[in-house]
Amino acid sequence: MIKMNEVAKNGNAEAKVLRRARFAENRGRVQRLKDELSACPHWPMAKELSAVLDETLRDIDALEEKLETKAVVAVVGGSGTGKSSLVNALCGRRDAVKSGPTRPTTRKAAAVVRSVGDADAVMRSLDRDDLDVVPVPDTGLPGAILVDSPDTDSGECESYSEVLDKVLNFADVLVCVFDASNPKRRDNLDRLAHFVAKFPDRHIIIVLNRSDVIDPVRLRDEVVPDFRAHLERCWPGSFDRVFCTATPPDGSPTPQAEFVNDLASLRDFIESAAGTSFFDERAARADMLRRNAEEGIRDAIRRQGDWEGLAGDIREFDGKVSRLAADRYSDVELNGGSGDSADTALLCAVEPRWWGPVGLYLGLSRRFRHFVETPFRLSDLILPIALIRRLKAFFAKEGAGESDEDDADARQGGEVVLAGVEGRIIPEYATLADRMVHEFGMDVELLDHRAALDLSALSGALRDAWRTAREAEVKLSARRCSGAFFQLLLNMFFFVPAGYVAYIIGHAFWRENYLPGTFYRHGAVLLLLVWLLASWIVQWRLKVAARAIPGRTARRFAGEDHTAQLLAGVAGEVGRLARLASQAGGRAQSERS
Ligand SMILES: Nc1nc2c(ncn2[C@@H]2O[C@H](COP(=O)(O)OP(=O)(O)OP(=O)(O)O)[C@@H](O)[C@H]2O)c(=O)[nH]1
Ligand SMILES: [Mg+2]
Repeated sequence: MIKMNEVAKNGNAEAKVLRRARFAENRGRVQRLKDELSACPHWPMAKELSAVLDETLRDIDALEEKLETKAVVAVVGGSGTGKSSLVNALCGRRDAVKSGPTRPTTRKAAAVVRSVGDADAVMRSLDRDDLDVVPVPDTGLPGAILVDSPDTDSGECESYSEVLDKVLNFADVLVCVFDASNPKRRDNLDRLAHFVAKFPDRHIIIVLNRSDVIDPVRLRDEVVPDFRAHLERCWPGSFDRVFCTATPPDGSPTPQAEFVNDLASLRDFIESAAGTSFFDERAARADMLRRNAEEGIRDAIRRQGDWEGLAGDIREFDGKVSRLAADRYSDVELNGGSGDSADTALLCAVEPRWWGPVGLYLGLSRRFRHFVETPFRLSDLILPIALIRRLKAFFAKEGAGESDEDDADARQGGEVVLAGVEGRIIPEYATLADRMVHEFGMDVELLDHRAALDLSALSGALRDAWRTAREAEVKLSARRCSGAFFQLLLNMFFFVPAGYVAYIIGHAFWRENYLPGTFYRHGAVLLLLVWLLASWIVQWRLKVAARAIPGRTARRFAGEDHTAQLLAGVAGEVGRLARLASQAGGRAQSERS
């Protein structure tokens, strides 16, 4: 026996942990969805939907907080429908709660409980002033906390609306009471609709009270089917069963000779719905609330429009504008452009590839060019500083890097490019913005292209792409101008006469037949000339190659994709909403049962 108790205890503890984990999982998923929505600041509806998720989070928290208490069965409905009379009838007392002919009779909630301790959980959510606790030890519903509530639709209902909200939020089962002689009162149905959606169908119990004032045949054949159909139009869910009850006061003036009264079966139904423990029902309801919230958000996003289509349009806009800007950028670069000349860039790339006397010439030439081209600064008026700067440029290992001046030129180039295409971008954008704002309900700020379009990112991207394309072309030309055979040939142009001169000098020296000084001078001049001649041939080759570089760069640049995200933030949001709208999930309705 002791062992059996232990096993049951462990089982309970495990179930408890699993239930808590289920709550945490639901909360986490709702929170993640909320985070996704908060990353959509350009869609004002996201804020409203986020508030819905806050309510779901509060509902899930409230369910977990009262996880271990008895089921709370709230009797709700329109004014004078007999809610209090029904509560009395269900608990088996004439006057547990006050009922009467004056309207309204009930102005605060009343919890009928087996013992006062049962009401502790209800008291945590309602103030003492809003709630009467009525202990009825022999209540007809021992498994439930039965709550009588103020009406939904009398002239005074506004004054206790908050109390009613608390009862509806705290309830596990709703017994919705309607007057059988006039059950379709719109105010009542509208007031309850929002709350009914938060309960599974099995926890919404429909009662037509005062059935004693209606002919039983009419009630069964007309009133009940018609009301069920009406309810299904007004409320989410389906209501297969309608209880017809009668709780007339003693000596009621107009009861029918015979009337329907499902009071006993209603009591059994509530008792079985409330069950002995309501833990798993609450955990299941938390799942339902989370799924309904997810589906509700998805539906709201979908209802707004085809987000996937809008995301495609934004991509198309990005592509079109980027292509326009790229064409224009290429034109600007070809007609003067920005940055250092192709000549210098090619010389810098070629110089480290060459060897021999021609390589030496190219190295000196590159250094000399940097020495000369080092821009003048005011500080250069002090001679040593100017000299140091120029010598530094002369001995720099690499070619000139991207100087500040280059960047400034490039920026200016970017601005020229954008100024050139703005006239075509703005009308394109206006159409897109109009759709985003008027069709998809996005922020009106998007109508202002200056605030929405990130054109500087495009100009930066184009500048970088142009530089990369040019670097690639310079490298290619440098390789072509530095073929091994070409290098050998031109260096030999120097080495052959140099070898010959060296041979003559060596031979004369060996024979001790010393040569005159003029021979050395002439030899040196000859070698200088052949060295310069060979080097100039290379220079000429580099000039020809450098002239072709801008055209080649433009062709390479045109062949690449330069699509920049002009609406980077907005595109991200639209993509996110498209993803949320397309996520799979059953209809909210199917989750209610
Ligand atoms: N004929 C008849 N009268 C009923 C029935 N149920 C309640 N009554 C009477 O209808 C009047 C209103 O009943 P209550 O139980 O106070 O109704 P209520 O819905 O609690 O009313 P509020 O608290 O004011 O919203 C009382 O005079 C009851 O005696 C019924 O089934 N048949
Ligand atoms: Mg009442």
